Amino acid sequence: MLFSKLATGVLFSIVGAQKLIEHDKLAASGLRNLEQYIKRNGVPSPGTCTMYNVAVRKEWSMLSKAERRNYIEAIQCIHSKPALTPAAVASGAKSRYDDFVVTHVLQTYSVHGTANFLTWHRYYIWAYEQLLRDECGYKGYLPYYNWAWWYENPGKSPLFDGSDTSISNGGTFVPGRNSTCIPSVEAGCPIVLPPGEGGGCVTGPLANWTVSLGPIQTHAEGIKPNPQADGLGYNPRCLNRDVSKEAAYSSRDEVITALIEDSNDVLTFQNRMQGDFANGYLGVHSAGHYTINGDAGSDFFNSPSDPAFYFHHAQVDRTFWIWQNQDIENRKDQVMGTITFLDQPPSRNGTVDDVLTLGPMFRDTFADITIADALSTVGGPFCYVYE
Ligand SMILES: *[C@@H]1O[C@H](CO)[C@@H](O)[C@H](O)[C@H]1NC(C)=O
Ligand SMILES: *[C@@H]1O[C@H](CO)[C@@H](O)[C@H](O)[C@H]1NC(C)=O
Ligand SMILES: *[C@@H]1O[C@H](CO)[C@@H](O)[C@H](O)[C@H]1NC(C)=O
Ligand SMILES: [Cu+2]
Repeated sequence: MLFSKLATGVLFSIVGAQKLIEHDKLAASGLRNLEQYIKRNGVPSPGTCTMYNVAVRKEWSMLSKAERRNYIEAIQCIHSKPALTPAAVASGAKSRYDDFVVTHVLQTYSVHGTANFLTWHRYYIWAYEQLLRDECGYKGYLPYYNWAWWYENPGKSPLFDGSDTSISNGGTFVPGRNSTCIPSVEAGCPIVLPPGEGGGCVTGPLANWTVSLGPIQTHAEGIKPNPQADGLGYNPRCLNRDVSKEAAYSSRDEVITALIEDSNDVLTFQNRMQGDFANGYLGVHSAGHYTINGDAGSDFFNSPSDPAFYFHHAQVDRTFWIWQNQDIENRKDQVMGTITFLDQPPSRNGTVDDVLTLGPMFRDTFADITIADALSTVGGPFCYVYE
């Protein structure tokens, strides 16, 4: 009913704005599968999520200009509210926005290259969406950035075009910069990215945005170091980007579609998504980060300091959702991988009972949940689908 209406809407709107591309067709057929699954089995969270109140997350370009301005105001609001992080944990955290960054930094090695990578980030960006709505008057849902729609020229996308309905541009161009090495454990520099189109501070609505934390493991050169060794001291500076077409090329439609269609289990899916650098394969997750690039965007720990993070990770979550919806019966409970980054040091396998936490700064607002709670976007605390 509502769900299939949504699916049809997706097809029409994509045909209207863009050419119909393959992974979006998989999104639409996956949504129909989800509807059928719910018809047979009910919604996993019947008390809180129904077909009538389900949120629909949309591509940024599909929001009206008023909706985009409402979102930009909400992120500026969350960025102007005082932090709850105690100074003893991160003296550089100045805003409620920074609370999120600290949460990511402190858990970096336990939520990447691990069994909980997809579900932890699902919970993390959902919590951000809730705070924008609950504390900052945002009326919509978390928008995503569809890598494939804009890969030919991400700097001209409605998200990064620098207009008053964008989240600023891809950085002011700085000439004469070096290429970036994407290292792998085995070989030196299997992937080398040439400098992108920016390299300096952004212009547009976030021109005055202050990044407080990091850098910790940035690929950008010339960023002033953090006063603390852990990167959690106060280091106010502009939002810097270096939007990269070369990185974006690794997240075009055929790459996403192959990832979804050729991954028969979640281990294959999550590993491929996070890249196989030694073999020159960036993976759509890394490609999206290096498309944004720059100081925060390329920083493994500090990447959420750039609000573009949440658009990228919503598309990561959408890709996971599309993959799950291709075969819900077999994929709805799949958790694979271990609990340490790339299994170093070797550790046990993750399970559906493992806890996902947003840390002490959010414990009052968002209770710890388990991976089982986060395996469905219409189960646990969640109630959303993607267009
Ligand atoms: C480029 O790399 C070289 C060698 O690592 C370094 O000496 C130089 O400062 C870099 N150039 C810029 C613009 O950062
Ligand atoms: C940034 O701050 C300057 C100085 O206060 C102000 O003139 C300008 O309008 C601000 N720009 C934005 C995009 O907020
Ligand atoms: C962990 O899971 C893998 C499959 O993903 C399996 O082959 C392996 O035996 C498991 N390890 C342990 C210690 O259970
Ligand atoms: Cu992350």
